[in-house]
Amino acid sequence: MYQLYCAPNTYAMGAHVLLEELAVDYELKPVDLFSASPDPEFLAVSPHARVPALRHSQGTIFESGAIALYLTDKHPDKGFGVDMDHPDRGRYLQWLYYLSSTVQPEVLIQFHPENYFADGALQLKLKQASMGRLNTIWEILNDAYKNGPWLIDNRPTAVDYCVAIQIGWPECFERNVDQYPHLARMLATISKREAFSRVLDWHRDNAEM
Ligand SMILES: N[C@@H](CCC(=O)N[C@@H](CS)C(=O)NCC(=O)O)C(=O)O
Repeated sequence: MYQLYCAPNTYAMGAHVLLEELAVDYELKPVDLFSASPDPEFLAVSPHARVPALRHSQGTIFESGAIALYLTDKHPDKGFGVDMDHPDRGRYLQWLYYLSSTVQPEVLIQFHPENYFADGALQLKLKQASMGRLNTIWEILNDAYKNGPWLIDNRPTAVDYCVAIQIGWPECFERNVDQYPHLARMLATISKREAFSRVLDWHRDNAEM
């Protein structure tokens, strides 16, 4: 049984939807991200008090990319990962790491510029500069999806879910996702999957948590 530390409408959605797609036993452990004194049990698993974090039978993991890779490697029979000797294993890793190291920092600035500056005018400047970098990022990702809807083979993999939750947040775009037709196509396709919409429903229904 897995335990997923999560909060509504956060990066935890990627791990959450993967657990649903893999159809494995799991329990959600909702946490209060705004608590001044996070639960010590949560801190022991996620030292920055961030979600997602996962407890599994042999230990714990934080970082959504690592969780996605761990889960899909652990359950290869479910077909949401990319095997070690698949020609696209490298591309799979490349885009998973790209999401964590290049995309996420800019997305987080759009939501939390106060992590960098207390001054409102500086926050605005930071968000604008970061949006410029996001525009380039979305162009690059859009191009990566041109043979889509999926990034790898003709099937959804963990990397698609990790992309989908971010492009589902309107705050990530100067206008909206439709500026990037291949990304919009992937989001529309993945949104038809039952597991994806079940997880979206949970996050919507628990938004005030
Ligand atoms: N690189 C991390 C980022 C996780 C992250 O920043 N999660 C946000 C929610 S979307 C969070 O927990 N924020 C709380 C905080 O930073 O205190 C990952 O992919 O897991």
